Formats: sequence, C-alpha cells, structure tokens
Amino acid sequence: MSRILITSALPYINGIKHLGTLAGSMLPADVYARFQRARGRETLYICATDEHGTPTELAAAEAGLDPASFCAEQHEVQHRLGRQFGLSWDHFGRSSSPQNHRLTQRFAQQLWEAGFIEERVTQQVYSNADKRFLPDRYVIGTCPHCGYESARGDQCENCTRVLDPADLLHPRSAVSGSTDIEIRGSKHLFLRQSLFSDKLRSWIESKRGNWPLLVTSIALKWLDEGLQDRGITRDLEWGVPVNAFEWGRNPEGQTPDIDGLAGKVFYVWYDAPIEYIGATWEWADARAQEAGTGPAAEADWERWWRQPQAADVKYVQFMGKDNVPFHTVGFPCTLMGVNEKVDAKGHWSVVNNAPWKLVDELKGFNWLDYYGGKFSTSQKRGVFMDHALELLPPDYWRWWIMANAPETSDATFGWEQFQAQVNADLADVLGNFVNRICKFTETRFEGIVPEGGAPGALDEKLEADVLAKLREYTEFMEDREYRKSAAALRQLWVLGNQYLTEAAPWTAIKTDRDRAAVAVRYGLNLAALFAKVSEPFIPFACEKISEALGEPFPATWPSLDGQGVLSALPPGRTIRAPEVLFKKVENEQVAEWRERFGGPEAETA
Ligand code: B3M
Ligand code: ZN
Repeated sequence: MSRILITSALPYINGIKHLGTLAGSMLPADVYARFQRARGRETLYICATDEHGTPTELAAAEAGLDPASFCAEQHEVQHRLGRQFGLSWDHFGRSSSPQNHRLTQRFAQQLWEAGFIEERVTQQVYSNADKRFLPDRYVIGTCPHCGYESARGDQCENCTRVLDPADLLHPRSAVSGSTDIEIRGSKHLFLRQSLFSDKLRSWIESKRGNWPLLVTSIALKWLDEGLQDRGITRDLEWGVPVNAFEWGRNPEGQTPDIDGLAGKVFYVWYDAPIEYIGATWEWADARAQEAGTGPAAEADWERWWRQPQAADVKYVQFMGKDNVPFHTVGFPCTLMGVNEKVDAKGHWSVVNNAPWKLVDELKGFNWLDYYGGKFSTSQKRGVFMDHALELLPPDYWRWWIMANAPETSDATFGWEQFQAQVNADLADVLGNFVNRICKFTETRFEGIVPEGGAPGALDEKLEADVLAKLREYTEFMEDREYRKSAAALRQLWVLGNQYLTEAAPWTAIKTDRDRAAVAVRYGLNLAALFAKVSEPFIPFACEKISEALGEPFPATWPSLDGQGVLSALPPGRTIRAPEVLFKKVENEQVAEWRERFGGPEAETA
C-alpha cells in the first residue's frame, strides 16, 4: 500500500481540550502523519470539530450564542491551538459543513432504501422543569451493571457499557438536576445493527493480533453482549436534519413517516464519523478553490475512500478507548450498510460497485490521568491546550505525552515526573548534544563542516550502532508503538552523547586536527540525523536544528540500507549553533504550576 489516510477522533466543539484528549487521538495521529510523510508516502491527515449534539446546544446557550455562531467561534479556537501544537492536519473540518450534511443524509437514505433503517416509536425522557426532551447523556442515574452513581444515559463512564436512559436507576435531569421527568412517545429511526453481528465479528476476528488487544477486546466484548439496534435520530434543533421526504421505498415497500420525522436531526454519533469522509470532501473543495477550479470533483476525495481507487490506501484511525465501540460497530455498520442491501426475506446482496473503505488499522489508547485522577474542566484540574502553550513550547508537551503514551495501561501526568523527564531527555541529552557540537564547530572550525581525516573504529562502530537503532526505531514507528519509539529515539540521542564523550574532539584537536575533524563531522551529521528522525515528536526544535545546519525541513527519512546514514552534510558547509533548544524546567516553575493547576492533593473528580 502506498497512500496513508489518517483520522483522529474528532474533538467535541464545546471547550478547549486537555492533554488527555491530545494524548489519545490528535497527537499520535500527527506523529504518525509526519513520519509517513517523511517516509515519502502520500499522506492525508484529516480531523474536524464534532459540533452537533446537546452539549453544544447547552454550551452555546450558556455562552449566550446560537449554536451556529458558538461553533464557528470555537472551531477557530481549536484550529488555532491545534496548529500551535504543531498538528499537521491536511484539513481540519467541521461536522456541521454542507459536505457532511449531504453525506449524512445520503447515507441515511441509502440505508433506508436498503432495508437497514427501521422506524420505531421510542419512549423519550421529557423534563418538565427544563421544558425539553433530554437526550440520553443528559439523563443521569445509577448504572444497573456496576452501580456507578453518575452514569450517563448513553454510556457508563465507569464500566464503559452502553446504556439506554431507561436502564438507569434513580434517573434525573443533568441540566437542572430535576427528577420531575416523564416519558413521552416520539418517532425515531433505528440502524439495524443487530443484522451486522456476524459480519462484524469475522471482520474484527481478522484483526486480532494485529490491532491492539485493547481495541479487539472492547469490540468483541460488545459483540458478545449482543448488538443492539441503535437510534440514529434525536429530538433536537441543532444537527443534520432528517430529510425523509426525499427517500424512496424500503425493500418492504414502505415509505418513511415524513410527518413523524419532521423537525428531527441525526444523532451526533451517527454523523460524526461520516465527517471523516465529509472533511476529506471539504479538503478537496478547499484545494480546488485555491487552484481556482471551483468545487472538487467527487473522484478527488472519493479516491481516498471508495474501492477500487482506494485499493492502495491504508486507513489508520486514532482514538481513546471510549470511542472504540463507535468505530468498530457503529460506523462500520453505516459503511457496510451503504455497500449492501437486505430484502424483506432477510437476503443480502451487494448494491454498490464502488464500496466504501473500512478502517485498516485502529490505534486505541487508554486514559492519560492527572495525578492518578481525571482531568476536570469544572474543577480546573489538569492542563488544557491553551494553558500548556502559555507555560512551555509545544515540543515539551509533545515529547512527554508521546514518551508516556497510555498504550497498554492508563498513564499519569505529574509535574515532578514531567520536569525530570523533559529536562533529562530534551535539555540534557538532545539539546546539550546539539549545542556542544555546534558551538565547538564554531569556535574551532570557523563554523564549517570540516574535511579531512579518515574514520576509525570508533566512528565505524557509531555508524553501525546508529543504523541498528534507527532500524529498530523506524519499525516501532511503523507499528505505532509510541513508548517504544520514544525510547529508541532517546537511545539514539544517547549514542550521540556517548560518542562525543569518547571521541573528545576538544582533546584531539590539541594534537591531531584530522582526528578532531572526523569527530566533529560525525557529530554534526548525528545532529542532522536527529533533526530528521525526531521531527514527528518535536518538530519545532528539529526545524531550528535543520536551519542551523543548512538542512531542508521537513526532512526525508534516512535510508536504512546502510549507505551513508551519517554523511548528509557536505564538508565545507557553513553551520551555526542554534539558539538554546530546550531551557530546563525549574523547581520554582513546578511549584507554581502545581499550585495553579492542582497537584496530587487536589480532589479527584
Ligand atoms: N467527539 C468524542 C470524543 O472526543 C467524539 C469523537 C468523535 S469521532 C467521530 O471523545
Ligand atoms: Zn457501569
């Protein structure tokens, strides 16, 4: 496969994201995208704000805005912060875009006409105090499975089981806290997920051993519990309208209940994953606009999503574990459904000769905690993207988060550990190395990559060690094993420091200028190599190093075939020492930040 399509879970529009959200989706996706681009593969990294749903309506009301204006504002904020963090999205779209409206409606129509959508009257929770229907997650109560007392009506955060508000014990309104709630009948559309059980199971089984265990076990647990049909419409105003009046008959010959469905919108979890495709369409439109060729042709964006054109695309998704069910069941049902058809007798047939592509690799993450507890917006606990950038440059956060990625278990952020790790890795190892070698070149070799001298055993050993480590690192990166990748990269940096200490050009230069020249040349080439291969993690520092060494940025991944991994810099080139790459995080800063953001003693949410 040669092209790489990457999506990260779409951040909700309501509020600036904390480091945990970044850790579980957008940042690892970015690291992967930068890596794949450097490897020379045509890469498309798509993300967007997830804008529909009740939380948006409520957040907008609280801000005194209508949902559309609120979303427009918040989208800009998230876009800017993401860019400042170095997230290299090819497109950062909006689930409220016309493109997503069109696709969401078109898919629903196809699913209806193919027999995968059914109408049902559901009993909805209506809050008399709030004078509105309460969507699932705004009904709160005790989880019938695990007894967690603040379970939401859509999913229990504690045991991750999917719930129906009617399952909850002691239900109440999350908007007002009122228990004056009643059940009213309302017409809704259901996606017949239960029909897809066998198909989904064999698809997930085929990913076993390849996808992270976390992901396949969540998916299989869902299937084992028995797939429920899922309501995909809501009694809300903000969202993609249900356009049932445009639909034809289903395989049983029925037309949809146009009146009963009037004024409803699609459920946010139905339209949000479709926005992965919608945002690709937005991306193609934006490019066509720039090129002055008007709206994009369908083929421009469908080539990433539909077979057979997408046969060379590897599609990789990134998300936190709570999102896994929607990506291993919900969205695949939508996509499988628009490819096929089920007749009144239950017989399936393929109706689409350009089927939509399912995810190839799904990378799921556990939680990143703050001192072992949850990040909490309301309690001002933990670090959010805007504050993080006020404190330190993005590379510090990017490095720490990825080096501690919550892959096989939850991970915990704490200021002391953060300080110790970024100071050791970034300031003492990488920053110090680059600084030492560049400064020495400036003072003793007029800032010129020296020629002369023949490599000896030490230099040859360095080259072999570097190549071996680089191969290991590259493999971990291909496998999206971030802790292991970061560890291998750190070891690569350490090799540089060890080499400089042993080769000691500052001693050699007193007696043997050629020997010193070789060591300096190797040292500078190491720095150039580090700038190339560290870019996915710490792009800002790597750009500075590349500039200082006169190297292109963003870089191309070095060849792993053993030829000249440490000979990119031509002798005679003028270089300069970059400004300080990483200032150390000081104890006083840690004390202040702990105070400001809450330390281990702060109450857990
Ligand atoms: N906005 C939830 C989340 O960020 C949701 C992801 C949508 S992915 C299509 O956890
Ligand atoms: Zn539970």
